[in-house]
Amino acid sequence: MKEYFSNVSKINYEGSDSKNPYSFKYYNPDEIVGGKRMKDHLRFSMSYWHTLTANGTDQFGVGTMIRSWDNVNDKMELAKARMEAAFEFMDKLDIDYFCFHDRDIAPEGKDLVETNKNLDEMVSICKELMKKNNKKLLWGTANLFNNPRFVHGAGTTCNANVYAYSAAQLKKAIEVTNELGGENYVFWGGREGYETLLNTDIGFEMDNFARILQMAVDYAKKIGFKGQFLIEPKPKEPTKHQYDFDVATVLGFLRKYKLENYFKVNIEANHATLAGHTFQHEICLARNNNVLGSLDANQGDPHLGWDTDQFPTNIYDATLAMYEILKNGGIAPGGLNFDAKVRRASFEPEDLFLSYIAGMDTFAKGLRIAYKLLQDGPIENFIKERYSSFSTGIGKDIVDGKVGFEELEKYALSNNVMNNKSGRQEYLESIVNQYIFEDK
Ligand code: XUL
Ligand code: CO
Repeated sequence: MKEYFSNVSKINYEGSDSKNPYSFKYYNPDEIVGGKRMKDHLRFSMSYWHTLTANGTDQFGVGTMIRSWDNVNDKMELAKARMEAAFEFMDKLDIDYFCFHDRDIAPEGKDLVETNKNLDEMVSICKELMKKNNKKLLWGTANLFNNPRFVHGAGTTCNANVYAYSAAQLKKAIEVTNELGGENYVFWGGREGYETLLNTDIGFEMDNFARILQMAVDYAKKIGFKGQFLIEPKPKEPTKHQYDFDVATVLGFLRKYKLENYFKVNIEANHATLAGHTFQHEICLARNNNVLGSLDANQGDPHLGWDTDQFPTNIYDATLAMYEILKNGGIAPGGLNFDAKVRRASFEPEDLFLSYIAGMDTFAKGLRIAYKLLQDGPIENFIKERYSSFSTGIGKDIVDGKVGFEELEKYALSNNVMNNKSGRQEYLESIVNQYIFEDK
């Protein structure tokens, strides 16, 4: 088989003293952390779209990426070249999982019949390569946002014909994900949102959205798809207001439409920050509501207000994300999908490897630090102590449901001492720093 990244050979772990850019400094796949291999904690995944199909286009200029499959003109031949390159890439980086949209792996044809035929052909090639290279599908999804037909949305469109088309495309994408043994299926609401309320019936659109999700649940049952359904929140972009704004909004939606038993969330760092939250906040909220499904690992730029999808290199955020994952008992059957793209100026094929290495090393290091933090327990102990007034006396009575307003009023009238203690935020932040700085 042709080699697509001939300038880069297999990336190995060389440790933090290595100066070789094409080596892992912290990601040591078989290293045991808390009884589990690093690779099983992290379950890294390659995003097909950013890695194989993105070409660096932005609003002001055409693509810049140099890729060895650039000269392939026939659409299906190009799709095959990219597919082979994808498996070479995963193999060289020792990444076990990947994620794709239906339209990433196969081109659209003149109609849905031809489009599905193209997809089937690529899926059978993909299946072979997965078997040969021992790679797994973390999740599949449908691209219901790129084609102009989705101008008003897909599951929330005002056009019933487009709604029907979207359902057909979703059905096929779930079948294909099932065929490839996908462990999850993601619904990111591409254009499910609105630009202006002057032309939008929010209530009707959300009812319709729930209807299409219910159809997906019913169909998955029918074909025996065992993967986890995930909704990926995002507050804005492409629409001004996306319906799946953040984890809290998605939770409210799922509960309203009685879908909460079938969906969890796929949380993306850059979407969290666009919603005015931290990545940790979103993961923590999902964990506390038993809906933490999977993560799209990336980061935004604090100086830009859009979804920059940068590779995650911020050790502080990665540590706190891993802290939440460890507290969750792991992320499986989800994983850490690098929904991240190289900058437009990082156009050489080598940059793809250097970016994944940076992201993987950051999360590996974050895992190690988070594990030690949890083991030693300075944060956990502090939090436990902070709420200790609820372990005895009146606090315990409150938690046990033994008291109501009258009893609490009686207690408050005779106990005027509040005894508040410092929250010690700066001290706690310095502890996190200490663990980050000292981890060897
Ligand atoms: C878009 C985004 C998507 C989803 C999958 O912001 O994150 O790539 O992850 O559709
Ligand atoms: Co994403």
